[in-house]
Amino acid sequence: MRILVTSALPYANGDIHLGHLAGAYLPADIYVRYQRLKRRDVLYICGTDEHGVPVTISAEKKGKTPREIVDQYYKSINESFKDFGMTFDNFSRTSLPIHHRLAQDFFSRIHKKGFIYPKDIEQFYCTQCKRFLPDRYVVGKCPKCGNDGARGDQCETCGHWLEPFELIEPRCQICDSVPQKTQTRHWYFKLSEFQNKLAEWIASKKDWKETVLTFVQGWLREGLQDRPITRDLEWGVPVPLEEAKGKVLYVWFDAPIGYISSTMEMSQKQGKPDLWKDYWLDQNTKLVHFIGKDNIVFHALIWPAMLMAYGDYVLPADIPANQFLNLEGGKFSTSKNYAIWLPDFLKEFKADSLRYALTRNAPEARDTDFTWRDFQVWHNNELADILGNFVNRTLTFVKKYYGSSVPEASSFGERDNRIFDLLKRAPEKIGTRIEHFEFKNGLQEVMRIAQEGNRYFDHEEPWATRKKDEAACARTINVCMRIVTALSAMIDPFLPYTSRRIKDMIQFEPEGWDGIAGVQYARSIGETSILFEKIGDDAIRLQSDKLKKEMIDLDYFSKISLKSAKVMTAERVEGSKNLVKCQVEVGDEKKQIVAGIGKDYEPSDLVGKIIVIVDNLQPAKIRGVLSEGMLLAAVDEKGTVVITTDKVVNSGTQIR
Ligand code: B3M
Ligand code: ZN
Repeated sequence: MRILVTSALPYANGDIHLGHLAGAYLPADIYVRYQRLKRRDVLYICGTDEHGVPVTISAEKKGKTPREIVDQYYKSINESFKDFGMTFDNFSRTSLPIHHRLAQDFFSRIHKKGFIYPKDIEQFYCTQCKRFLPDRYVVGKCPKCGNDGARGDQCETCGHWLEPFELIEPRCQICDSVPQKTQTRHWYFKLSEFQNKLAEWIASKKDWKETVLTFVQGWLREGLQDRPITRDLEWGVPVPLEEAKGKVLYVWFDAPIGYISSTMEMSQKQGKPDLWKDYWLDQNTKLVHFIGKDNIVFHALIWPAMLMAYGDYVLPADIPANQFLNLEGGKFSTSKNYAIWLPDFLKEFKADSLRYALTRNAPEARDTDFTWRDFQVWHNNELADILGNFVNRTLTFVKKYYGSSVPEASSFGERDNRIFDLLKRAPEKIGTRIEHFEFKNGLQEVMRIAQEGNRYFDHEEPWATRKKDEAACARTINVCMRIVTALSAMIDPFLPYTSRRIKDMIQFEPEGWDGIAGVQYARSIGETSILFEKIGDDAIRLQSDKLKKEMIDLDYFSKISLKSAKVMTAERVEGSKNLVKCQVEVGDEKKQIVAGIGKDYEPSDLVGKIIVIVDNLQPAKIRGVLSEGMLLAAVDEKGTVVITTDKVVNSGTQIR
């Protein structure tokens, strides 16, 4: 049997954050690494989703072209995935010609079969921007929960899927003006025709995750509606119809086709152009889509309906969607820059530490929360103190007392046999968890073995038997080395870098997944080093402080005009101890500024200083006195220190 695994194609409009990893990527990589160790025929396919409004809006906001945006993020997503240890067999891009051709072929064939039809509809149009406003180009209040940031396709707060017209007080996302309804023509996919077929198909998926089935059944109960699959945009796959000139395919129509086109691209790169057919055109292929819960409707209903409409291709066998990972109690948000970005993370910490924390805390059945504190505790108390410690104390012992060669042993006792039993059963036990997408439990089983190893070591006291019962000591260390060897293989899917390091240290390559149950083990060891260095409080504080600040981008900062100003006169505001009124010169301009610095400065001391002011602050009256700007000062409990320039500069100089 062939296994074809995919992870949701990430939009190439931003970097990958921890929420993405926990949802659709890390579990898939664990699954695939395990299947490869089982020597199964498995392919892992992904790529960037480079079309759609998420990309064009990002481009407009950053003043770049969509092409520039997708090139930038394809590169950085691809690189950070590699650093994280993702092992895709192919990582493609939906802007490639091979994808455009296939997506157009999909549309044409389904259209020819009568499952696509045109319809004249009203759509929001922005008269300011002179353009139609598909999907996220419209924002407004959510009709379900009232949140005022809802987008034209979905409310991120309550998760409700919506049509732009449902928004209360709709606005143009670009210019904030109120859009007009205007006539346009779009092409619809007859999703409603597949209601029964889909319901029947879903009914056969008894072992799917409950969260996925509940969601899908909800949609089926409400009754499936036909869906527009074209958009008035310039960026995307052109609709292959003469009368649809200037329109592109809706991104959710073309993106899942990317799973197929990415497999095709891989086949071409390998010089076996038909290889993809062995997977996609064989009804026995086990197709598994790893996604986050916000993608369920597309993968479990619309995409299968597209595949049914097209014919030939295999349907998904399973869709193990995850719930969401939150961040310190809040939702990850790309637009608010409330996130931990993978490239940033990997600059400070190791990939395996993150793989451990995200798996240990995987949002498999319900939303979970990532906190920096948990990350530190799990790394230090579990990875370092349990796994790292066991491997380290065993290897150190072998090195120190056995000249780096593992002692032979015979006549095992009850305790030893219990360990052998544990190791013998482990591969199947952990494997079953992985095959059922219970990665958290699988990892827990692995850690239990390391923990048993530590208990065994403590109980056997090799440091004591070394002097009084050499055979016992050799036996203990022999058994511990079998545990280390087994661990090096069993953590491979979860912590591949650590697995590699242990294998290098013990100079041993366990074979596959099943051949490791304590029977084969390393006979000598090489250079050793500590597996996990502890993570200190300072490193963690630095990270969590970053999250507490609201981050702004350069555009935002450039709105604030800071200038040097020279204080010409200064006097106290009448009746106030603290307020000082200064007349300042800002280039050719004269301004009056009121500041709360009177406790720390004599007004006359200020005269002649070059200070820094916010020049474009809305004028305001303070205690009835006009202030036309604000001076900058460092403020803490000790008092206030006015910011001046390091060298003399002309007043009115721009500060950046
Ligand atoms: N790009 C949405 C997302 O990144 C979308 C997935 C496409 S999978 C075919 O969540
Ligand atoms: Zn507008």
